[in-house]
Amino acid sequence: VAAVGTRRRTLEGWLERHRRRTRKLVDPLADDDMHRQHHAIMSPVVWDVGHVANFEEWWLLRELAGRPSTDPDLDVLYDPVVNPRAGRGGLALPERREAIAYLDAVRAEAVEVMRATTFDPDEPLRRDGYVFSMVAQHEAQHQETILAALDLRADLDPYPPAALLASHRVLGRSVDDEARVAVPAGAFVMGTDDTADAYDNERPGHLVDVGDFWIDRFPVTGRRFAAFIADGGYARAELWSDGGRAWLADTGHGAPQGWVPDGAGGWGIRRFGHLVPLDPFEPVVHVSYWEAQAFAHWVGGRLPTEAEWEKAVRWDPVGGRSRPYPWGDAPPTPRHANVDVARFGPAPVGSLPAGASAYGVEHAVGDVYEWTASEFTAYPGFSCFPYPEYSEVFFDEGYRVLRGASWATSAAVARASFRNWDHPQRRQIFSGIRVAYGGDRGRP
Ligand code: AVJ
Ligand code: FE
Repeated sequence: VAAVGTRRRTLEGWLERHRRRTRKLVDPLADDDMHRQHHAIMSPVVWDVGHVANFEEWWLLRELAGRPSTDPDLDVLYDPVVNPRAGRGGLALPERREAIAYLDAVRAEAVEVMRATTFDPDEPLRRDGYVFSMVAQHEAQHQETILAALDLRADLDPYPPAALLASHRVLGRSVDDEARVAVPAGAFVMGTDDTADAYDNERPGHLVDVGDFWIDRFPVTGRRFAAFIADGGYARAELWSDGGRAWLADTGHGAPQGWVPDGAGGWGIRRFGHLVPLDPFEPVVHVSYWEAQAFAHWVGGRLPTEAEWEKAVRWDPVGGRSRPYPWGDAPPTPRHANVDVARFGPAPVGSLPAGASAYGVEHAVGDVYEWTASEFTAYPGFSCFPYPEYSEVFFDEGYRVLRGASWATSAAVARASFRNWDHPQRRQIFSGIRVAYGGDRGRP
């Protein structure tokens, strides 16, 4: 880990940049759109904003600096366990002006606390500034949640259409979007012992034996997914598991979230209220675990286990170590990964060759999260830190793990060891697919 001064500047930069991004995402919303609960599975945006402030207050002002609570009522209002998502639309939420003022007030004090805190190596919250990293990552994750909530709406277009395509460098590299890479059998180090940035659920690093398998070089593209639909994929019961068939019967879905027939046999995509033509080489996004699994069966494969995914993406067989990022040790640049809301959607496959892993897997971090076959469980030797409500309460509850990161993920979160999770029926997050083949697991 970097020298204390450098690390402090890095963390200050994250806090500042993340706050700027929060404002960039919420400022264009009308007051009513800040308060309305757009969907039962998502929070009113103003709740996310206030909760971000309250989380920062709790960890930086109270835990670290021992200051009293600003307002005990806010501690209750913004407690995600006391007030689960479905009921947040009925809460007495503050005006957006008050929520933003709360953010600003907490941050002003947090900056002082940051300057006065020593990164004491004997105190796990302070060591390497862990708690500041955690607070910055928390805000970043809620930005993704806000974006997912807004992307569910057809009637709201808060961001200009140019933002959907802007700024991310896209190379015109033509590639085979069905290419696969081989990963030979052998043990690798899953997870990490990092205590500066990683969440408790990513630790400890531990050896896992993995048999040989093949995996897609790229996330599944819109072109491939459209071919699945055209082949009757949603109607072919044999491609779907029991859970998948129940989900189909329950929802009646016949295409990914946001896909709209274009009237000429093709598809358009509704993205943040704008209708855009389907880019055939963009990774498909907004699919459930069940759709990912059925697609994998359609191409004669299966979803990778979490261990297979991680080995293909992080293991460096020459160096004999797992890397922080697919390409090595350096954090993402726009040449490596489509993260940080550089554009409001995934980038076409083949546009990021510098981001390849040792085995040749591309677009693994950024663009879309990728469903794995694995349930969210603790690694052997797991130890809860610093609070059970981040990871521990979600273990063994039927959540499936998604790996990688999306276009909306902050570079501060987009480690290759990062684990995301959601219910298998959900597709509001920026979820996509990467298929595995062969190996000793066969088709589940
Ligand atoms: C890791 C994305 C599943 O949003 O439920 C935010 C992140 N945890 N605040 C979630 C999180 C606490 C978490 N996910
Ligand atoms: Fe949270």
